[in-house]
Amino acid sequence: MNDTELLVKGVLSAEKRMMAKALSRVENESPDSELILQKLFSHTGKAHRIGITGPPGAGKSTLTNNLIKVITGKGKKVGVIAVDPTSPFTGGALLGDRIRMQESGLLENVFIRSMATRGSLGGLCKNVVEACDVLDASGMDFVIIETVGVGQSELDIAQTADTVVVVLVPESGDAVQAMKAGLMEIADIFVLNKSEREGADAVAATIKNIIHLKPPSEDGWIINVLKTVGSRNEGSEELFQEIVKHMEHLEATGYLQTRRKRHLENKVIDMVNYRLRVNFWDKSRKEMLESRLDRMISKQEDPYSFVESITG
Ligand SMILES: Nc1nc2c(ncn2[C@@H]2O[C@H](COP(=O)(O)OP(=O)(O)O)[C@@H](O)[C@H]2O)c(=O)[nH]1
Ligand SMILES: [Mg+2]
Repeated sequence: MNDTELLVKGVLSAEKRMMAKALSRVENESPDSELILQKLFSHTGKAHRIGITGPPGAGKSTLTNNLIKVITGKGKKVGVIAVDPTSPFTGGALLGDRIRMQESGLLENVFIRSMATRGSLGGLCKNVVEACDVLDASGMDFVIIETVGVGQSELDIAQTADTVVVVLVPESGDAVQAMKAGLMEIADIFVLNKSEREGADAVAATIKNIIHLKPPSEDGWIINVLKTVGSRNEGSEELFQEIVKHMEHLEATGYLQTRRKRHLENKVIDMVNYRLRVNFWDKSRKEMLESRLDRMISKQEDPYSFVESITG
């Protein structure tokens, strides 16, 4: 058995060391990563993928930890991909999450992995989705993906999650911000965390009002607003039950298939875009572009003719 086959076998039998290795290959876009994913593909689709997103500090990691406890308490296996934002100042991933998550990482039926968003070609989405595929293939019952809801990443999460949980806090303007950031569009469940704080009921009511203004979702799911106090582990079981209820709804209505088909479509398009970009912008083409920019700036040449000549 060669190295790749051993890795695949290791992942399929849920050997944590092998899973970690496979995830590194995927994250680093190693030469054999596509072959690994190709061999794992037929084993994916069994895990319930839960996306958890929301503003920084809302309590996503805390709730993730709580969910891990609930899930493992039921004897089920859970994998977590925590996508840390890369600090623009240090380029390093935030450490807090890793440390807190490691506490749970010691648990038997849990596998936790932090990934940095590095904004490589193909973006965050491709690697994160692939990482979920690895955990899924390893036989996890649930895969939780935690992303920070700023910028584009929270929308990417909707490209692989079966259930998207949007976490907000009672701070003023949070619900409005969420609406602006497009979180309203992707939420299947809203969580108002830190709901021990003043004004929680009013914010929950605001979110409910906003939900009512939306056209009803085509699959007939009613979006709920749950109140939690993550730091006291309150509302975690209810959140888990709501997540399960959403999955059962998707299954019963046939929309799970619809959703996953759309995810697959996006994934294939991403893969093609990625390949085209990586293969297209090789050194010589980059140099060619660079060498022509001055001519374009001075209007001796137009970009349209250049694009035509380079792609035609
Ligand atoms: N007061 C209060 N603090 C909380 C609650 N849930 C989490 N926290 C705290 O909020 C901070 C940010 O939580 P974290 O889970 O790291 O947020 P994330 O950035 O969304 O992952 C931590 O100090 C938590 O202990 C809560 O329900 N109430
Ligand atoms: Mg976090």
